[in-house]
Amino acid sequence: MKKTGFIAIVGRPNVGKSTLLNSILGEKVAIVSSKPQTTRNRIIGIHTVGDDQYVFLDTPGIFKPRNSLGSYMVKTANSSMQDADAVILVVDTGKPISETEKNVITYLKRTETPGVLVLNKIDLYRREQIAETIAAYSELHSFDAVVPICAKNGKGVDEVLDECKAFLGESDFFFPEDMVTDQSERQVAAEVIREKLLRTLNKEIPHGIAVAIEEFKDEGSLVSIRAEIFCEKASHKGIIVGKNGEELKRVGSYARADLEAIFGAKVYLNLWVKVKENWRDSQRGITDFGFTED
Ligand SMILES: Nc1nc2c(ncn2[C@@H]2O[C@H](COP(=O)(O)OP(=O)(O)OP(=O)(O)O)[C@@H](O)[C@H]2O)c(=O)[nH]1
Ligand SMILES: [Mg+2]
Repeated sequence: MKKTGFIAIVGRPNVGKSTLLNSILGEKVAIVSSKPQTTRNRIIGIHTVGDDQYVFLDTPGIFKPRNSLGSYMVKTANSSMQDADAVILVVDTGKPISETEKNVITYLKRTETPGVLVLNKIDLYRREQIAETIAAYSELHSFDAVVPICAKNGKGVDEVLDECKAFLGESDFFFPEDMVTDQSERQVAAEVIREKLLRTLNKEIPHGIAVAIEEFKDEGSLVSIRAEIFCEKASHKGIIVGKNGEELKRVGSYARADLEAIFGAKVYLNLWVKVKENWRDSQRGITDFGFTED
């Protein structure tokens, strides 16, 4: 008898939602960085074992939006939660409970949606801190399970999956058994390039970056990709390119290494940097980069 279920992974930015998804799947489908607001879209990660298919929805962190892109991201997270049969609320074990967690809990109560509370980053905190956080949350809601984990090294991740088993219902699979994500190769390429930029750039620059794949040619043993990197200010462009183009070269070689491993082929990357002022502030600007509701 086949079983399946949609499980949304939600929480504040930077708590480790994408790290958890990658850890469950045993491969990297969602980019990860130490900067908040890394994930901008819903990403599907599919885990099929025997007759069970878990469909995880990784979502952008929920925060107070300050521009059109932010509003889109928060809307995406909330609608993913509404599409799901169950919710994993990921929190940073050492951070106080915020509006985001309270709002998710309100949603779970109102809709009687099952929920697992995942306390992440336990490698950074003492045992007493973990106990205090569990106590604080238990006053607000009775979760179906509470699991302390370290998504980064995989500790506790199997337990999260075990708890999710209860949320699967009898149904045919929605996705082929060998499918792991819904992202196209073009999307994967754009995201990997953006990840390297997030990791190498500082301050507000990485948040204003969008990557568009202009050309993607798969010639078997060689994949040629031409990508345009958009930033919000001319001064940012100079920083991204660097002296004699060295910064951009560095980003390109990190991205190429990852993409060669993912695609199992040699990758030729051609990167261009362009300026599109304040694109995140307008509906038009974000639509141009594919951030639209359907
Ligand atoms: N110490 C520690 N760091 C972790 C752990 N899990 C994730 N991180 C780090 O936390 C940062 C954020 O991780 P992400 O997985 O990108 O977080 P996210 O919740 O998806 O963030 P957004 O996409 O911005 O909402 C990265 O630097 C991760 O390496 C953990 O268990 N321990
Ligand atoms: Mg993420």
